[in-house]
Amino acid sequence: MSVDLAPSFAIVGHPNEGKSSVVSTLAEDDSVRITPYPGETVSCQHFPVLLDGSVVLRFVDTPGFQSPRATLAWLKEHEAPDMLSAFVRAHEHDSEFRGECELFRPLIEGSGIIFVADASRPLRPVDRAEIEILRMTGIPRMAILNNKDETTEYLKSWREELRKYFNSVRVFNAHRVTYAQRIALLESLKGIDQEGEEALTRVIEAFALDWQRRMKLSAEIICDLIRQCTTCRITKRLPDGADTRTVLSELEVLYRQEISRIEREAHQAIKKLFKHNIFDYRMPEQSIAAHDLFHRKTWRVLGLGPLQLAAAGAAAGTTIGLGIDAATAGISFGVFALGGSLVGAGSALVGGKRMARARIRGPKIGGVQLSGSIGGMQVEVGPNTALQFPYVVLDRALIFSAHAINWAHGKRGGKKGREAEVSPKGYIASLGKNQRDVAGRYFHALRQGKDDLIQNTRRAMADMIAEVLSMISKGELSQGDPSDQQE
Ligand SMILES: Nc1nc2c(ncn2[C@@H]2O[C@H](COP(=O)(O)OP(=O)(O)O)[C@@H](O)[C@H]2O)c(=O)[nH]1
Ligand SMILES: [Mg+2]
Repeated sequence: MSVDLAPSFAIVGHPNEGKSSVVSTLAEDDSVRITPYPGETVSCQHFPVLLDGSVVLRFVDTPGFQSPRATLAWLKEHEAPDMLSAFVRAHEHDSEFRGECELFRPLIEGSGIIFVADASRPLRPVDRAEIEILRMTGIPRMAILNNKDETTEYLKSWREELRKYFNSVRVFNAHRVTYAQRIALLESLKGIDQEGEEALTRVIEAFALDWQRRMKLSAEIICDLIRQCTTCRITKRLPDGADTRTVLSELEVLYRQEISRIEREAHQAIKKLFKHNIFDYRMPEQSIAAHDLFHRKTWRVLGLGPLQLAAAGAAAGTTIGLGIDAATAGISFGVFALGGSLVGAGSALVGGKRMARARIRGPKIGGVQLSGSIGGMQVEVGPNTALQFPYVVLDRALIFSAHAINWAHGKRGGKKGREAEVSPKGYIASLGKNQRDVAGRYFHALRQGKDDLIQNTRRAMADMIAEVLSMISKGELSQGDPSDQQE
């Protein structure tokens, strides 16, 4: 173990098998250099894992073996307790053994061994040489089979062979691994090394607490996001002689931008909590379910223009009288657009009071009365009072969070700005009735705008979201499979 008593593990193996990807994922550090070209890493890189500012665990990424067979031959001739140091002294300036010299340094300093091999190809003689070297060191060691292309054909023979030489063998896909699998891997690291067991137990406990903390903070962020979205409004004084229609459509654009900004900021905050820097994932702006109740296209099909849309939209929340059940039943919230359609749904033009009342009474009035230019009038877009709106915001936040939670840090090369792949049903469809009721009460409180009611319902809402995120992180909840266990 290293000086500060934090357990340390060196990640060794053949170049290009996924060592750096494993380190990146285990350390939740997406700054680890990962390249498709073997042999680019020439020196060790240290990746401390910090919790509350102190190092609790260290991973050392190594360049990998370079000349394993020659190295093995040398070690066999010089077998002794300090053979690794002797090897480094003898080969320090020999470029043929640069990889081995680098790789042995952390082992000499007390790191445990994590051997990474790509099990999607058969075991070769060169692998056997590497395995034999590691066995000879006598250092506690675990083998990770990183199935790069997910072929399982060779997995069994790899496993059987490695079992003979390693204290523990685990399959771990650096690109797909979840939080639960990461913890399981740490658990088995505990088993390979009695000395580090206690420290690792503390690390795992601290990780579990930290993970819960992230779920809770994400839940708070999502509660705030929904509050901000459902109360967002953009107001502008209508200048003399201005065309209301033009001003309104400008405001609609601003409103939509504002909602997007609020959403983006919340999602970024969640992304940061899960330590993602290069992860770039965007929710689709537009709905693919073109016939959702408030979708702009639907309105267009009905022959309604933006003004009628605003007026009807403002009325919709109150007069159409969708119940919570109707709002949640089978509607594809996850793919609901946050933009256009829903803006329309909640837009309200508030003029002089007389105007506002007159307009809101019936959709017909919209186009007619507001077409003239009226001095001193206020134009306002929002808040969006559609019952579905907060569900949409919640669902999009859950879909985004699920990706931030389950995206392995070692995974690279995704296209920039990937759009979310969302199932037609988001997570809302998978929630139980109790969970939906909790959400419904919070949303109702937000609509009422009463602070005490909001306070009273928010706690349960945040707890519910944290629980849902936790289920997502354990793979117990996925998009669109109704669980309804709580009913
Ligand atoms: N598809 C897939 N590719 C992987 C996986 N692990 C590593 N790779 C890719 O394999 C290449 C080498 O990975 P890297 O971690 O740099 O290997 P290293 O040389 O052993 O450190 C990179 O292009 C990785 O993106 C995996 O689990 N799945
Ligand atoms: Mg590497």
